[in-house]
Amino acid sequence: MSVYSASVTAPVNIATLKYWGKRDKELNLPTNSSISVTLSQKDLRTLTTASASSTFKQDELYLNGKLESLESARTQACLGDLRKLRSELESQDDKLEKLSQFKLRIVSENNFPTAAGLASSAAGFAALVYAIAKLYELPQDMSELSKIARKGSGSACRSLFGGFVAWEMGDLENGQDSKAVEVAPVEHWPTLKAAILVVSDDKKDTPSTSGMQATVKTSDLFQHRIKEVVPQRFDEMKQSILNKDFNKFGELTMRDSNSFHAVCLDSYPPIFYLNDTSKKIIKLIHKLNETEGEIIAAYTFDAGPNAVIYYDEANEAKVLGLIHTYFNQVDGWSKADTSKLSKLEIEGTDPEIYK
Ligand code: 2P0
Repeated sequence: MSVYSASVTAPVNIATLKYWGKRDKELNLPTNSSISVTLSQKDLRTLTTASASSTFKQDELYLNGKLESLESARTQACLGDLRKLRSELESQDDKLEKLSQFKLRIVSENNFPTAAGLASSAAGFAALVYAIAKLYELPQDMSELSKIARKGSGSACRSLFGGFVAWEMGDLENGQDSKAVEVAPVEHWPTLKAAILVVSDDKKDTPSTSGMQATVKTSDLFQHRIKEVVPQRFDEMKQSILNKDFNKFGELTMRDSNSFHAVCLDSYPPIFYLNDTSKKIIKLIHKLNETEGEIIAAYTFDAGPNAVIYYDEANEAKVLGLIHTYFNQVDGWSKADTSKLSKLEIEGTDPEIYK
């Protein structure tokens, strides 16, 4: 009996304009649009193989060698959508194998620690959806597939593109058009670099999903963020990317990270993701930019204390040199493994390289 399979890789993305808040929990529709940068797959990626066979007894997922449940509503939503698209193809061409009726075996592996708080769910769901779409030979483009990946994990929809990516929140009425689109490919701004500073690899304090639900429900500041701040910032950030204007891009990135952590703090009870080392990184980057007289480095923090620093290649020695020197002398940092301080290129990624 034949086993059909397809393998893909998908990258990690780091938001520079943050997604925080759902207007529909089942469909994973966001309360605001967001923008991200896709990181190089040389450093961080998920490799996923999807197989189907009439001999498989049940759907199975192996994540980093461990059998995991496929029962979550989110995973089921993705599998259901993909099977439906495949069965539509099968009904148009009866020579096609009825893969939509076979059970699936999905084997997925990250080349980075899942616990490091580095958006593993984004790469994971993007790879899962794309691997099955390849296995099923679906004709849908990446934006269409991103609508399916979004149901797995919101930020996953942005990992289907390389370079600079926007997740459009979509129509407020039904949200069917909430999808990821490319803002610019990586070749547009090849000198932009990112470094990840792993402050702690502890599991995060408040999971993103429950954290954002709490913020939507309890924060007054959040209403201001989604109605006034983000819509304008979305256009400005896109423009700063298109203009390769680091000064503007860096300022907007830092302001949005701060705005996101402010609405976390304004939630009741408050949610804290930054720790003392994170705050020292923030101060250091502002001090550096002040000394330089312009913004040459920008930080951003997700739902955890780890920093991602953006900078232009021309300033690499200055930015990374300063961080190394300073943090070798700071309490708290010595506990962090400085060998994890990694320099990552931002690059466009073709998730099909393992095809
Ligand atoms: C982002 N984060 O835009 C924001 C910034 C964390 C802070 O997307 O519930 O794992 O699966 O849709 O995508 C993390 O949330 O949440 C996230 P779900 P997700 O990257």
